[in-house]
Amino acid sequence: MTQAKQRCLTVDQIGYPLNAKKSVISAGKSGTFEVIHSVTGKPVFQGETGPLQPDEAAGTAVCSGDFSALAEPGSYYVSLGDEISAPFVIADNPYKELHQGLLKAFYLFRCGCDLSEEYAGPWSHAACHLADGTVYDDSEVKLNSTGGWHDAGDYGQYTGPGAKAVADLLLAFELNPQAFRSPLPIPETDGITPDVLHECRYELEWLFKMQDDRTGGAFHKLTTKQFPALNVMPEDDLADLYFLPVSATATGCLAGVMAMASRVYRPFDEVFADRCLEAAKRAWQWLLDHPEVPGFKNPQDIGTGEYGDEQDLDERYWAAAELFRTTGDETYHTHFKALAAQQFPKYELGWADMGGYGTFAYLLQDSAKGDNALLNWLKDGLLEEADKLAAICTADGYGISLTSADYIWGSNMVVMNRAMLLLIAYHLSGNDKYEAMALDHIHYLMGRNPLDISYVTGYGDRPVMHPHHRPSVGDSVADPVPGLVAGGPNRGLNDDCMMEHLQGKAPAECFIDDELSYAGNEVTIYWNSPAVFVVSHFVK
Ligand code: 9MR
Repeated sequence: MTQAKQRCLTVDQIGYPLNAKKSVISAGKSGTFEVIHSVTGKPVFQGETGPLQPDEAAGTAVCSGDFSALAEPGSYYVSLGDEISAPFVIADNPYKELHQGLLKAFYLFRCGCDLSEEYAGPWSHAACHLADGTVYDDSEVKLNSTGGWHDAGDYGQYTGPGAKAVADLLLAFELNPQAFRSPLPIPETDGITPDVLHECRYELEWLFKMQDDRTGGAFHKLTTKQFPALNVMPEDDLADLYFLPVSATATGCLAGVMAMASRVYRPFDEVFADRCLEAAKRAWQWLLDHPEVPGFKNPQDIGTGEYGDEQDLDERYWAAAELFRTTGDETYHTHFKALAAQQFPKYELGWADMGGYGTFAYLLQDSAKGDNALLNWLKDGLLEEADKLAAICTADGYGISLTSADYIWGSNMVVMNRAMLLLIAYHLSGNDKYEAMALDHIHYLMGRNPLDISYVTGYGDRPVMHPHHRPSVGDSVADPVPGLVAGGPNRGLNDDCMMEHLQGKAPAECFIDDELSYAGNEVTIYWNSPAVFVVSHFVK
């Protein structure tokens, strides 16, 4: 557990793009600040902070100091009285390395293959989880289960969350291909297909295995019965694996992500694209054949993540949207229109609420497709959401779109999902206020937050060091596996470690960098993936 003194002056510990808005946020102190050049030690900019304003989420009064006018590349820190900030850079392309690191993390999450030293450095380890899995409700049936990414700090693999992660990465690639030009590298790097597609294919190949060949439905998850101890390396986790029963939410997610993949991979690999489309269509047929399905519940003897979700309309809506966008087939359009008329969140991007992906798929397709009235309605709704978020950003001391109530388990996913929505709103409207606000969300993630911490392992002056992540705990390397996004502050204090150390803290301070804090300091693929999306927008 790290208990460094919090600095009151916080900045993005990576830095700021040359021509972007730049500001330092100060908790409890206002006045004249200086930006100091790290090498010369000389002040290069002087300014006044705004007045201190109470910030409910941070539990203190904060103000900001603008130094946007400083547009000279270099390495700096800020001082105010006897306080100094973390160092940071001002650069033309400051997030390139961070972006590579966030994406490389998926390779480091891989299951079922050796992570060699060549690609994983000191975090290499032997292949894990190689045995066949047993179908939970038909124990005679054993199936190949290898591949894919571990979900999180545990070694479970879950269809819906995996689909969300792939969807974010493919969307990032569709909208910001320029950010994915450099090799990561990973073993498949070939200089032809971008590495992001190689990496997603690793998960997609596993997702095929999650489709029950007998019915086309998707198993909800593949896990052992209970979580292994926190220091168990993946290759030592040898308990039996089970394919847990098919669910409608998992099947909708599988149909959505496979239809999307079919579109994105077609220019690179037609055979693979056809396989994806076939899987998507079979999953869709399962959904049509099962219009009313109860949500997934863990059987009594299973203690791994449940990812329960009673509402499957949003996953069906996403699947219909992607199938329509990819095939142009009016049948899917008809289904999409009928689903769009139903009540469920249409702008959310969480593992439980996948409606936002359906809305994005419909809005981002070629303009000739789609129903004008529906397109306008969905776009107006999206911009309304973006404006609601923008209003929260304006009122928030740290410039992000979370209210106090939003600091929940995985709040950093909320932070990144909302920045994603702002960026899609920017893409569709051209309003650059949304883009600037999305960038503020990166600044928060990378250190400009009430705890002065970078929530990404290995990046920033004071990053998370003790994530609840089995390989980081179980290996003999001092540094955690890099590029992982921690869950973030959680006012629910849902674990004993948080309960013991964080009573009475303000919402945005309900975080402790301790490996035991699974409800705040765990890492997951679907917290990394929206971060890749958001950062990719700002990478040249
Ligand atoms: O990310 C999930 C979070 O939204 C839920 O509140 C929480 C409790 O149900 O579960 C989280 O998911 C965990 C999953 O169940 C198992 N793998 C680790 C996930 C992150 O903590």
